[in-house]
Amino acid sequence: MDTVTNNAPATSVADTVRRQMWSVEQIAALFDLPFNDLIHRAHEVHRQNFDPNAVQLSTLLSIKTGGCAEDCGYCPQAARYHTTVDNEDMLGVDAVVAAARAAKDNGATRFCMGAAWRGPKQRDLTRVIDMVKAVRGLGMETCATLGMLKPGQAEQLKSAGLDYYNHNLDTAPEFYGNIISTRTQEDRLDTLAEVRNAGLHVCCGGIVGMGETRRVRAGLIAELANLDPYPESVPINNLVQVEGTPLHGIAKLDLFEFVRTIACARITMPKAMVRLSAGRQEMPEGIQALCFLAGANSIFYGDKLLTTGNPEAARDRDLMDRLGMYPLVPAGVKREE
Ligand code: SAM
Ligand code: DTB
Ligand code: SF4
Repeated sequence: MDTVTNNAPATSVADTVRRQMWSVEQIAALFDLPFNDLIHRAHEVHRQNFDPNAVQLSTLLSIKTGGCAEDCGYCPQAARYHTTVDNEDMLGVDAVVAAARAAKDNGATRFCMGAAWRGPKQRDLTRVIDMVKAVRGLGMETCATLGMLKPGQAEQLKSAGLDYYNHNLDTAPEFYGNIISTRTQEDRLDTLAEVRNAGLHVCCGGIVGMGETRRVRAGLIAELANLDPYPESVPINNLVQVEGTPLHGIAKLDLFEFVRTIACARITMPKAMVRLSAGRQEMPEGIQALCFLAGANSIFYGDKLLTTGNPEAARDRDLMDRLGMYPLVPAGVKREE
C-alpha cells in the first residue's frame, strides 16, 4: 500500500470551524433526498475538505474486557446480559505495547484503547496513563474510550500524551432511554465537556440499526453537528447484533440507509473525520465503497473491534488497493522506512 502524508496544518476542528446550527428538519430533508443527489452533495463536501482517496486507519484494543455494570442494550460486555464475553482482568502495559507495535507494523497510525467501565477509578487511570505514554512513545496517535470522566481525569490523560477521547452520544435524545438507563445523555455531554476543556480531540458518534426511525438518525446527526465545536472524529457504527443482548434479532437496517447516515454526517460536519466503524464485517465491499464515496475517511483496521470481529487487515488492504485508496498518515506520526 502506498501512503500519503496529510500536509494540512495540524489544527483541530475547534480551531478552524465557524459554528453552523442544524435543525433536525434540515437533516431529515437531507436523508429524504434521492440517494444519488445525497451522495453527490456529500462527495462534493468531502472533496472540498479532504483528499477523497485517503483513509485514516485506527486499531482498537480492549484493555479491560467484560463485566461492565452498565446496561447499554447493544453491548456484549454488560455483565447483566448472557453473552460469551467473560469478565477479564485489565491487560498489562507490555501486552498493550506489543499490540500497538503490531498495529503500527500493519499500517495503523492510531491506537485506540477501550475499557468496559462506567468510568475509570483513579488506580485504573494511573495504569491507562502508563499505556498512553508507552503507545505515544511508539510514534502513534493515541485514543482511549474508558467511559465517563470525573473532573481532572481528562487533564491527566492529556498530560500523558493522549490525542483523542472517544465517548459516543449513541442515539438521539428521544430514543436514548429505549437503549440505556444507567447513564443519561447529560452525563455523556458532561464527559464530552471535560474532554474538550482539557484540550483533547473529541471522538464522538453513535450507532444506527437499533430499531430507530430515520427521524432519530437525523436527530443523532443534528446533536453531533450542533456540538460547539463539532467533534474532530465521528464514528458511525452499524449495530453488531450479539446473542444475549436485548437488541439481538431486531430487523437489520437497510445498508443504503447506513450510507445515507454517513453522507449526512459528512455534509453537516465537513471537516470531521467520519469513521465507518462497527458493522463492517457484515457489510459488502460495494457498500463500503459507497460509504467512502459519501465521505467516510476513517476505519477501524485489524481483525477485531473490542470483542467482535472486523475484516482482516489483508482484506482491507486489498479493498483499498482495488479502490485506488491509501492510508492517511497524520502530520506528526512517525512511520518506519
Ligand atoms: N465503556 C465505555 C463506554 O461505554 O463509554 C467505552 C467502551 S464502549 C464499548 C464504546 C462504544 O462502542 C459505545 O458507546 C457504542 O457506541 C459502541 N458499541 C458497543 N457495542 C456495540 C455494538 N454491539 N455494535 C455497535 N457499536 C457498539
Ligand atoms: C466506536 O464508536 N466504536 C468502537 C469504538 N468506538 C470504541 C467500538 C465498537 C464496538 C463493537 C462491539 C464490540 O466489538 O464489542
Ligand atoms: Fe459498559 Fe461501555 Fe458496554 Fe455500556 S458500552 S455496557 S458502558 S462497556
